Amino acid sequence: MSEKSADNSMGPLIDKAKADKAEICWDRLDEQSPQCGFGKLGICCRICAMGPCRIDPFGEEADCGVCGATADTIAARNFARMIAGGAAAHSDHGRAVAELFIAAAQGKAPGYEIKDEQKLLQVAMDFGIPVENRTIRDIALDIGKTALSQFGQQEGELLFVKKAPLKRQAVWKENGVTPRGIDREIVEVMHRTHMGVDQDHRNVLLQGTRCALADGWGGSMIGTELQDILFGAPVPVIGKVNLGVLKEDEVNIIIHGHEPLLSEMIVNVAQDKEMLEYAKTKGAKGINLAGICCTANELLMRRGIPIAGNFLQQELAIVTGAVEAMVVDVQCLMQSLPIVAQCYHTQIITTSPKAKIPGAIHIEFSERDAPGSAKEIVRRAIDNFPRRKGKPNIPKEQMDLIAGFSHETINYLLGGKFRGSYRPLNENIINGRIRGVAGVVGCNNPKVPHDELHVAMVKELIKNDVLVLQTGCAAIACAKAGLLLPEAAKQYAGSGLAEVCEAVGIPPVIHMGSCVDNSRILIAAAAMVKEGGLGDDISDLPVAGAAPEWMSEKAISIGHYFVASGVFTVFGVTWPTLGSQALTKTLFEEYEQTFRGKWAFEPDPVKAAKMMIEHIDKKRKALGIDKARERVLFDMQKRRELGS
Ligand code: NFS
Ligand code: SF4
Repeated sequence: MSEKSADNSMGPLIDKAKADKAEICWDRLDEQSPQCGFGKLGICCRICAMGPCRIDPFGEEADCGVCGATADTIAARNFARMIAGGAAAHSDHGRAVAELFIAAAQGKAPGYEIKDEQKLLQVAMDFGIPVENRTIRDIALDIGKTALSQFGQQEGELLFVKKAPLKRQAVWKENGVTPRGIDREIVEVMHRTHMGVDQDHRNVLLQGTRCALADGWGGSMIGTELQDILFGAPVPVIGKVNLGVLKEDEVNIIIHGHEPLLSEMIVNVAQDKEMLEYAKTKGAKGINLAGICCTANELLMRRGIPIAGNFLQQELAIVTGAVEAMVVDVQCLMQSLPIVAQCYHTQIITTSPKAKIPGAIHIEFSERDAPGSAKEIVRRAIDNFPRRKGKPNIPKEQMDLIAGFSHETINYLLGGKFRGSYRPLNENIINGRIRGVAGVVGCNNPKVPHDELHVAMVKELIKNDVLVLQTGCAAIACAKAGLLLPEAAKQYAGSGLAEVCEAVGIPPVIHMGSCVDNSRILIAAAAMVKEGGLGDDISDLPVAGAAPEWMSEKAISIGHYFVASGVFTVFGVTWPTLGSQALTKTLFEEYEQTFRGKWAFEPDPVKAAKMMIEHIDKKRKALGIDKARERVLFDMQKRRELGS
C-alpha cells in the first residue's frame, strides 16, 4: 500500500507517473509546501485593494486589517463565501437540470423524455401543481417553470422548505434564516461580505446559514428531484468500481464531473450498433464507458455504468495509458488534466460553456442536439484508439458494489411497494439493533492518505452498529474497499446492524448518489422524524454527519446545511476558521443552542467516529431508548453463548 493512498491500484500508478514525467497533484502539493499559515487559519483577506491583510494569530503584530476588520470578521467572511461558492455550484447544476427539463417538456430537447412519472406526480404535489386531467408534458412544464422560479424568487420561502419537519421550519424562522430565493441568498452573502458591510461575525454567519439552506433544501434538492424525473429515480443496481474496470482491448471513455445531462446521452450513443461497428474498424473490441467523481455516481446508479475512481484518481486514470478520451462537464476537474494527457494519447474534451480548460478540445453540449454532440465525442474517442503509446497499464483492482438507494428505494425495501415506510428502520433504531445513522460524505484531499480516512471512519461506525449513508467520492472510496456489499455486514458490522442488514438484504453502507444527492439524506432524515418514535425534529434523531477528507467549497456548504438542519457534523483534514476563536466557538458550540446542530473538527477518523457515536448515544438517551440497546446486546450475547 502506498503511503499516499489506501487503494492498492494507486501506488504503482503514482510510480509510473513519475517514470513517465507526468506531474500529478502530490508533486504539486510538495511544490506548494509549506502552505500559507494565515490562509489555513482563515485570517487573510484580499477583498479590497487596501489589502491584502493578514492577522497575526499570536496577537503580537496586526490584530486587524487596514479597514479595521478583525480576525472574526475576516474568518466569517471567508467562511460565508465558501458556502456561497459551494451553494452556487450545486444550485447552478440544479438550474441547468431545470432548463433541460423545460426544454424536454416542450419537446425541444431531442433524446430526453420524462422517465419517472410517479416521481413527477410526487414533485407536482410538493409544488402544489394540479395534476388531474392534465398530460404528463403539461405537468412537467409547470414543474420545470416552478423549479426555475425558485432561483430568482425574492420573497417568501423556497417550496421544498415544507419538506422539513415543522419544528425545524420553526427553528429557521426564529433565527431568521428561512431561505427566500436561491440566487438571492448567494448574492446577499457576496454583498454582506464586501468590504465595509456586515462586520459582526455572527450576523455574517447567519446569512451564510440561510445560503447553505438554500442549497440543501433548494438548489441541490431541485437538481436531485428533477434528474430523477428525467432519468429515473435510482433503484438498487450492482456495479463495479476502480481503475480495473478499464479495458485493454476496448475504447475507454471516461466521463468526469457532475452534471449527467450530456453523459446520459453518451451512454446511449456508446451502445449504438453503428458506433460499435466503427470501433471495430479501428481495431477495438468495443466501447467501454467509466465514470469519475459525481457524474460517475449518477451514471452508475441510473445506468449501471462502472466507476473508474474518485477525485484523486482523475490524473492516474490517464497515467494508465488506456483512456482514449476523458469527457468533462463541470466541477472538481483538475486543470492539469490536459498537461498529464500530453504524456499519453488521451484527449481531454470539455463540454460545458461554463468550464473550458486550456489544452482541451471543446465540444459544446447543446440540449437542442445532445445526441449529435455525444456522437461527435464518441467518434473522436474511437479515432484515438490506434494512437495509444504502447501497451496500457491497467491496474487489476476492481470491486463489486450495490448502489441506487434513493429515498424511494429505502421506503420500498423496508415497507413494500404499496405500504412504503421507514417504520422498520425506526423500529430497529428504537429497539437498539441499529444504534443510529451516519452520513459520511465528501471528497478526497492529497493532504491525507487517499480513501484511508473514509474507510477507517466507516468501519468504526458500522462495527458499532451505526448504519452509514454515503454520497460522492466518499461512497466510491468505501465501495472500493468492499463495504458497499451485503457481505460486508457479516464481516465488518456489529451484530445488531448485521442482523438487520441480513434480514433486509442491504449492505451496512448505503450508496445514495452524488453530492447533490445529499438532499436525499435530508429527505430520509425528515422521513424518519415523520415516521414517529424518534422525536419531532431532525435534531432529535440519533444521527451524525462527517466529511473526513473534504476539500471543496461544496463540502462546506453541505456540512453547513446539515448543521443548520440539526445534525452534528465533523470534518477532518483542516478547519478554515481556526484563526478566529469567536467564530469557531459560534460554529462548534453556540449553534448547538440556536440550531440544535453543530460543527466539529477532528482529523483522526476513528476519534471522529467515536465523537459521532457519543453524539448518537446522547440522542438515544434523550429519547429514552438507551436501555433498549443494552437489552438487545445482552440478548445477542446470550444467543451466541447458547449457539456455541
Ligand atoms: Ni462532492 Fe462530487 Fe468528489 Fe468532493 Fe468533488 S466529486 S460534488 S466535491 S471531490 S465529493
Ligand atoms: Fe484588508 Fe479590510 Fe480590505 Fe480585507 S477589506 S483587504 S481586511 S482593508
